[in-house]
Amino acid sequence: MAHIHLIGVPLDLGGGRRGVDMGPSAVRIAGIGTRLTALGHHVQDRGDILTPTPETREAGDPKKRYVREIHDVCEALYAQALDSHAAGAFPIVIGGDHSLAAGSVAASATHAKRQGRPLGLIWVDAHADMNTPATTGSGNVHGMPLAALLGEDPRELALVGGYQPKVAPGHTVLVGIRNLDEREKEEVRASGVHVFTMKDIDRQGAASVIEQAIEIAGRDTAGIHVSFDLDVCDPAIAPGVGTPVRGGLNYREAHMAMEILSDARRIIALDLVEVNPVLDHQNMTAVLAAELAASALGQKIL
Ligand code: 4U7
Ligand code: MN
Ligand code: MN
Ligand code: MN
Repeated sequence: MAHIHLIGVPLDLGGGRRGVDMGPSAVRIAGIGTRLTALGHHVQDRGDILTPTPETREAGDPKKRYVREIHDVCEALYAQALDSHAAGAFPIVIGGDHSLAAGSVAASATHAKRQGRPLGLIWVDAHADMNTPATTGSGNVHGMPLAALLGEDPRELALVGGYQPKVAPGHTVLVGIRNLDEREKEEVRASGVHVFTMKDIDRQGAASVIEQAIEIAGRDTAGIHVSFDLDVCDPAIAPGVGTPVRGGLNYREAHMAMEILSDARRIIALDLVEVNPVLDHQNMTAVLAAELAASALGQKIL
C-alpha cells in the first residue's frame, strides 16, 4: 500500500481556453481520494499550489505567454512534489494545464538523481508538447513542457529546480500522439525520443505499445514518471479538454494502459492534466481521470 499525496495545480496560464483551473476541484469531486483510499492506500490531500489567474497578469512575450508566472508555479510545485518524494510518498499532480509538468517531472528527476540513476518518462498525450518559443504558432506554453524537460527552451521552464536537462531522450517515450505542428515534427524527429503514435497503437495494440514504453523508460532508470494528458483519450469519453483531437484511446485502452503500468510496479509519480470542466459533460472527464488514477494505483478487475 502506498502513501499518496494529491497536489492540485489550478494552473490556467499555459493554454488557450479558460477553465482548466477548475480541473483539480472537478477531479476531487469525482472522488479521486475515496477511490484510492478504497484500494487500501493512505491518501493525503496536500491542497492546491497557489496560482495566479490570467486576468490579473500581463501575458508578456507572445511566443511564451505568461511564462514568468508559470515558472513561479512550477518552482512551487517542484518543491512540494520533491517533498512528497523525500517523504516516501507517491505524488499525484492534478491539473491544470500541462505546463505544470515542468515542475512535477523536475521533482521526479531530482528524486531519481538522488538515487544515482536517471528518470524514465512516459508522456501520454495527443500532442508532443515539444514546441519552443522559436517553433510555436500559438505561444501557448502548455505546448512546450516536454521541450523544456529535454532541453533548454523555454529557459524559464528548463531551469526549474536549478539544472537542465531533466530527462534524456533515450528514457523518454511518447504514447498516443496524433497532432503535431509541422515545425514541431522536426523537433520530435531530431530529439531522439521514442514515439508511439496512434497509428502504432492501431497496428500493434495498446497493450504491446505500453509494454514497450515501460521497457524503454524503465531500463536502467530509478523509476518512471507518467505524465497523462486527458486529451490522449478520445473526445467521446473525454470531452472536457481544451484541445480535443479525434481518434484517441478508447475507455478500455486508457484503463488497460494504467493497469499495465500498475502491474509493472515502476511508476513513481503521476500527472493528470488538462481537465476542463467548462467544456465537460456532467464531470465525465474528471470521473475518468479519477478512475484512471485508481487503475494506475492497483485497482484490479478481478
Ligand atoms: B497540450 C499546439 F498548436 N501544438 O503548441 C500548441 F496544436 O498540453 C497544441 O498537449 C498544444 O494539451 C497542446 O499550441 C498542449 C497546437
Ligand atoms: Mn499535453
Ligand atoms: Mn494534449
Ligand atoms: Mn528560477
